Amino acid sequence: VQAVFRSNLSHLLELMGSGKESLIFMKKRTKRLTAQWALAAQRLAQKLGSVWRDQKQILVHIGFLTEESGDVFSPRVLKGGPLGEMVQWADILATLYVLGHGLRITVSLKELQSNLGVPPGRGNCPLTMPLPFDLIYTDYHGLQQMKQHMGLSFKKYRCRIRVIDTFGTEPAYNHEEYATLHGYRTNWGYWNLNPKQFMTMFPHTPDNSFMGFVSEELNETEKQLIRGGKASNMAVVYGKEASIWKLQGKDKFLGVLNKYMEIHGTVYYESQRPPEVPAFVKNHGLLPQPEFQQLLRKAKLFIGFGFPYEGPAPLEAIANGCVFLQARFSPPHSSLNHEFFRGKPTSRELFSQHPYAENFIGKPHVWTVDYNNSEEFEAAIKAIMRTQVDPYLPYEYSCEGMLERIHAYIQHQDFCAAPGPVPPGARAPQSPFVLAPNATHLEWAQNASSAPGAWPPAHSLRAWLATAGRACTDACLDHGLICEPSFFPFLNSRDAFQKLQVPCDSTESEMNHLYPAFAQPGRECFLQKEPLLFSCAGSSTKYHRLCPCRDFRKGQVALCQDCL
Ligand code: U2F
Repeated sequence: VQAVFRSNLSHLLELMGSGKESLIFMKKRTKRLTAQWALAAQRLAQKLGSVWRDQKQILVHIGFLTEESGDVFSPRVLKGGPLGEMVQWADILATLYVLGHGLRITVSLKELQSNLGVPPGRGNCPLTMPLPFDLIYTDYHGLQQMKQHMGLSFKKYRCRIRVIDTFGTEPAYNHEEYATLHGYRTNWGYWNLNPKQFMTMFPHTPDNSFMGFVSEELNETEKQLIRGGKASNMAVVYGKEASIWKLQGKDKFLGVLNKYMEIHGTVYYESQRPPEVPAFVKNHGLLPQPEFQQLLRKAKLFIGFGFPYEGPAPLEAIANGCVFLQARFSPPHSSLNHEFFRGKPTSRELFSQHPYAENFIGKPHVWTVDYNNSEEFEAAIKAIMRTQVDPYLPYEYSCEGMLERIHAYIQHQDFCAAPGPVPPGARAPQSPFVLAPNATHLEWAQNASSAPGAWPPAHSLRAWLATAGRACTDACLDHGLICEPSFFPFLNSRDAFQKLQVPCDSTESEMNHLYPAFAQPGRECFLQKEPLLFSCAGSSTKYHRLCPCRDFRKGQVALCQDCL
């Protein structure tokens, strides 16, 4: 069946159910964004033309909202608790619905069981039931519940599951045996899924798929209005919980800021002003989302104190014409040194509160400075007050961008298919590459067949040998490209090393998330033995990694030029 775009979301709102504060928040958001989704659907339909889109049957099981997993989020919706996850789930539901797929939504174990056809009480059902869904979107909590209640079906159908995973899961943490042997074992990882089945909130690492969310887009009239209505000396502090104000050293930089700007906050409070918030700050209390947007429209500056990490609000601020000012982290924060990230299945290092804002947006919209250096901080404030900045929203965070990306995933990503055309390992056939004319990297040979069915299409591959100590994520960025883990199997051969003229004295095949790689001392080449461990992330000064890169569409890093 062909999927047909939908623009009326009232049936979706019914599907979303009711009761919980979290669902109420999500439904309000979806309702408010209806017109934006409809317009985006129209534009995407035009862009895609007559391309066939399969209609899928999709189950969305939001594990963290189930009572069975504790549902700690719902009671905090009106109290300054995290809303980022709810923003994202609301947008995922809207995306799947607008794209025209068949949708079921569950937020309790009972509903999950009845949708899966598992008789209640038959906990660990030994039978494999036919699964009435082509795709299941869930989170780590939901994954655990499915494992417990789907019996053998879980194993059979796990390739249809997509896990919404805010901060991402790196391959080294995902592979159970490897994680256990090498100290990457955490509370969350070790599911042995294809790492691309994990879908993140920001494009943290290309090892996972980038799901994202949306921010409201302004039309020309609204942009005009904002330009006229900005108060050049108004700052809003990022954070809804009083605890962010406990930051050490805050008084110094806040004092500087207060010399130039009127400082506003949206910190939740019960009856009295939270004692952590200084008296010179105008606190509005936690605002409903539309009112928060209005506040951002008037403000010149949105300032982060270092927490929360990687949330939606800075994108909303920038989309509403604010400058986002944030602290540089030195040393970087990660699961090795910060409580918040401890136990999360990633070693990714954050060099600021919002790396996406820093690296994908940057100046004039985003300023990342050392807050301990008063001169640097003060100079930034002065410069920001002098610059005129227009509202900006990266395409991938617009409704159209999200629809486009998820459309491409649904139509092309298939983790149930047999492994790719070139088997990994030393005995892989001749790789279909040639050395590029400037002899720095490999390219897909023009006369090689284009690996039918491969997505992204293999001809967009370019491969480099990275310098020692460089991760493939960074090595590809150095060339203006993005690392593409699904291309690793093409590279994982002696032939690839040979064509790149790497002087291998010996070649070994082992399990290591940094392979394929070359070790200078000993002139040893290493191939990857375990396809699940192919990883863009990770580095060691011992190795020059062999890195598969590809191009990407402007404003849509998840998709290569020919990926649509
Ligand atoms: C992030 O969660 P947060 O909820 O802390 O993320 P925010 O960036 O604060 O934004 C969430 C939404 O809250 C809204 C705002 C954003 O869409 O419009 N909001 C509001 O409705 N009223 C207000 O007064 C202020 C903001 C992240 F998303 C999570 O994944 C992390 O778990 C969490 C911790 O790092 O940070």
